[in-house]
Amino acid sequence: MSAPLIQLVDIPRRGDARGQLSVAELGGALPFAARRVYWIHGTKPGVSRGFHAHKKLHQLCVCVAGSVRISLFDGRREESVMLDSHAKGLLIGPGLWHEMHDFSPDCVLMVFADAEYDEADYIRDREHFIRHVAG
Ligand code: T46
Repeated sequence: MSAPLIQLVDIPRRGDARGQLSVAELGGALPFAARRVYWIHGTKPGVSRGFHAHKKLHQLCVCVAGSVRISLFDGRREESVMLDSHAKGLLIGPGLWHEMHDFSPDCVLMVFADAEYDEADYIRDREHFIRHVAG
């Protein structure tokens, strides 16, 4: 039986009378040491992003405001999930073609990555990706 494509982790929230504080730390919600954090915001209406896979990179995506739909494709199966909560993170490991659609105007998607930016780690052509995962 294959592992589920959509792997969500719970992000613990430490609330008190002042409001909320959420935390992703190594050994907790973060299954890897983050070497880079970036966030996607101000996405224009109707725009989709992604359309690539990574060869080695592991990432945790947390929609800290608004919502976005992320689809994952492993070369055979395709599944999508709506991220609309700062309390859930989506893990995207290597070898998963991913696309981001339906950004709400207020969406802020924060992404923790286990390596620095490296364009050589990207596969940006879908046919190339399908050949890559087929081995
Ligand atoms: C991913 C999804 C979820 C950098 O210079 N440094 C960085 O750390 C990143 C992430 C991007 N860039 C540059 C590369 C491009 O010139 O920023 C520009 C936009 O990147 P890209 O078109 O790859 O953006 P998305 O939204 O399609 O993909 C991003 C990440 O790049 C990618 O790793 O998994 O978000």
